[in-house]
Amino acid sequence: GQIVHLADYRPTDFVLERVDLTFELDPTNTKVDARLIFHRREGVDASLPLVLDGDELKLSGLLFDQKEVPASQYDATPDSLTVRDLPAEAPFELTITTYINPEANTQLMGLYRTNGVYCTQCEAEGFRRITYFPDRPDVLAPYTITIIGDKAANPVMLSNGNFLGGAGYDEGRSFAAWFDPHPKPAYLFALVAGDLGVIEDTFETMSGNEVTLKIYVEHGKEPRAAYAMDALKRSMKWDEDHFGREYDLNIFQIVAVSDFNMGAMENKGLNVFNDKYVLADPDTATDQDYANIERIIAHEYFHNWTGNRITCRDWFQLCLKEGLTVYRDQEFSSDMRSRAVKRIADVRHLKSDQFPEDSGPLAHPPRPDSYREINNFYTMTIYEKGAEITGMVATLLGRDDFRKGMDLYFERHDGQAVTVEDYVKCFEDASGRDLSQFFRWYVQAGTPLVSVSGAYDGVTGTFSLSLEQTTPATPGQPNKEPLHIPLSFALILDNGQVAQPKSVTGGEVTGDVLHLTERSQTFSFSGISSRPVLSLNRSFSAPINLAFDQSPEDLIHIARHDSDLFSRWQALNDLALPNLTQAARDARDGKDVGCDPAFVAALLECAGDASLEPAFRAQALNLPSEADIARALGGNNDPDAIHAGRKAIHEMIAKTGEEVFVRLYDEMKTEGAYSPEAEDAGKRSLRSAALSYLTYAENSPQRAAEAFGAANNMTDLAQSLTLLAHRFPDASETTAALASFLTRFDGNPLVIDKWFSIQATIPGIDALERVTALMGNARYNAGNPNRVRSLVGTFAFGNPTGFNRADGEGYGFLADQILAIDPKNPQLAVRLLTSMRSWRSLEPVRAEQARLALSKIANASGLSTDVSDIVGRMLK
Ligand code: HT7
Ligand code: ZN
Repeated sequence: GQIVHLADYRPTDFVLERVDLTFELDPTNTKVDARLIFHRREGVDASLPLVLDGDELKLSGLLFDQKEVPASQYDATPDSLTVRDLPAEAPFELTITTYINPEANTQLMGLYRTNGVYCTQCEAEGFRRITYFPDRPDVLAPYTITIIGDKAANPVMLSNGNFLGGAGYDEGRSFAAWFDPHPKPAYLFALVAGDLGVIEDTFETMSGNEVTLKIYVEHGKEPRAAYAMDALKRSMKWDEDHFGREYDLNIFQIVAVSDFNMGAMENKGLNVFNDKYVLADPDTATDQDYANIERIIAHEYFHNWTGNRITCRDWFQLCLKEGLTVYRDQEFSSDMRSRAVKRIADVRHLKSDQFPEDSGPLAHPPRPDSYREINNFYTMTIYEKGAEITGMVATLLGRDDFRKGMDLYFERHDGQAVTVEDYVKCFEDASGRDLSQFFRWYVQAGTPLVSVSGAYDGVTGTFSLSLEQTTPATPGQPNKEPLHIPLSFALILDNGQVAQPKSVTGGEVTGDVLHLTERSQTFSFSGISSRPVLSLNRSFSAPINLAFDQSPEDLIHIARHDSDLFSRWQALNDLALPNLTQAARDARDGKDVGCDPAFVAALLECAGDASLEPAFRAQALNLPSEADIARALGGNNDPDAIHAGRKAIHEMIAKTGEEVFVRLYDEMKTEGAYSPEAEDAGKRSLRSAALSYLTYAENSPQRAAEAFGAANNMTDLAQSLTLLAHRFPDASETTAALASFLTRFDGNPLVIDKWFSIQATIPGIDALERVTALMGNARYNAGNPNRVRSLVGTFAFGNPTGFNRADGEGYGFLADQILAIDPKNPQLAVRLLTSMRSWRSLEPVRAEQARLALSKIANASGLSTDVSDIVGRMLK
């Protein structure tokens, strides 16, 4: 893999006008005829050849305007096809024939087979594994697709666009033809064929077009697709109402497959999903599963406009479609559920997964300027930080100008492949605001740190606020420029009211947003009658770290009074963190662990506050994770001490709050039939938080075992099983519950994945042995990404004490897994590898063990570009 640079971008020499593909399906020898019509781009030297991309291909036929091309006129290798002596101006037709083996495709890129179903994944560069092609996102064309296949084995044959027709083809075979009129890049191509069940519905668009909606699943699983269908219809309506975006074909189809490297794929009119994000019913899916399905169905649907109608000029612009589409799915979920609770969950996710990426060896800007392997750039930074940047644009511009900018983007760039600059220009033009400094967010890596100090002068009634921003160095970027940081703020008075300053000096303030643009800046607010408490970065208006030494009293004031619920949660979290870090230090030093009673009281006050929604209270009770504590400690981390300290804090809160928790456990029982809606889900989450604390207070598996026995939905069942397994791994109740869960759900791999994950995350030194044993279980399948992620992935990502055992055995195990998986599925191998990205912040003994394991991977022969790129950067 060579390094690709953004600066080297130039358009193709040839323009692709039309694509006409014919597939003759065969499990091991599928014939692909690609008829491509090109013309030379105006001004391009007539002597230049046409060079097409390939990946592990073998050419078996090449026609120019239906006549065989002499061997002297072309060169074909597995990864390219070069054709010379092509017309200077006139359009011409090339017909390329290749044979491919879907059955042997374990990478799950290109055309592959999963459970007897033919399926494609072409993003980012999978199409070149099907035929030779200008496989880049700025090459757009309409596609006609003909699929010919065994009739009995493939009653369903799907591709992008509208259905043209289908019938018998020859003996035993039938054909289906599809036409997608919307020009698209090859990464959005899809083909699915096989024997699948389907559920069907319709949607009437805002201008009255009726769209057929179909979701295909394995036979027998149709009822479990109903929630996904409902989420799809709500997504379609929401995009009309909130962004004025209407669907543009007469059919929209989703297919659920059981082997998939990511969550789902937004192929035009034919989304392909990991079945985990389609299938749900109360017996087998948790509230979190339902929320994920809703979000991912929406995400892929929203790509129809942000990604498909307007796509990326090149892969450096990936966050243009991904960041924006994540922003849109977050807004959708906020409207469907509780906005504050959704924001808390999103920020937790950002801080636990994107912040470490941005402060470690894999840090990169949301718009990188070079890459070795594009598959390695489907990162938290591209997706989640990308979404935060669009969120900041909305904060800076305000709702109306943000919408105007989006409208302009859709109008100006429909049908184009564009850049992040094009996108930001639309907001500048719509609002009249200069976003040139703001643009640095896209090109500068690292999480900014804003240091804050506030002072109140009672004599003049002035509150002054000094802010200083720095961004730590990241690989390849030693020096950072100051960013334009929008900080939502409130000055909260004693009575909980927000002070309305008479005037502000020192910088721009619009509404409740303060614009930090200099390295250091002091804002003065006059006309403040008494000392206010500053609440800063409300709703997490900017993805930054704050260094702000706020007293527990001030944090408690915010936790009680801020009208921004997110900030109330943040304040409780900020109160918790120093207690947890100190507990980790004390545990490491063998000292008794203590906890500030004022923090415990504030937390319990919130937990018992019936005016707050249950889901919010559950979020508050869910203390910073062991990874959060490790991050706060900043380095030299001992996962065992962090775990022990956090456990001790839980016990103290549980003892003090036992009465509150008993009451909540009782009160939060949901009535009637299970509903995945936010209200009931919120009650279940608060009830399970209470149950969790009660297992600490009572130090007995009894209550969790009873909850397990009484559960009538998967949320309660999985939660009680988790508590039993994690808190009382050796209890007979736990053994019985694990066995009964297995018997009950045997034959449902997605539920057995939960059984794997729960056991893979049991803390302590025995975890590795448990995981190794589970890999020998007949239900485990090392070739299926969902199985691997739920057992090996969850162990590496979600079991800090078990994985980071001091003898390094966890790392050695992971290295062996990565080396075994890499030859078959490099993307899956990389996913496991990134669990070690923060290895340098471990204490020295573990860090050295981690380094040895990483070096073992790095020194192995025949590594994929994917793994070699990541391990190389991790060791640099
Ligand atoms: N745009 C999709 C990305 C994706 C993908 C990328 C690389 C390899 C496999 C993949 N499957 C899906 C998913 C999305 O962001 O919506
Ligand atoms: Zn996406």
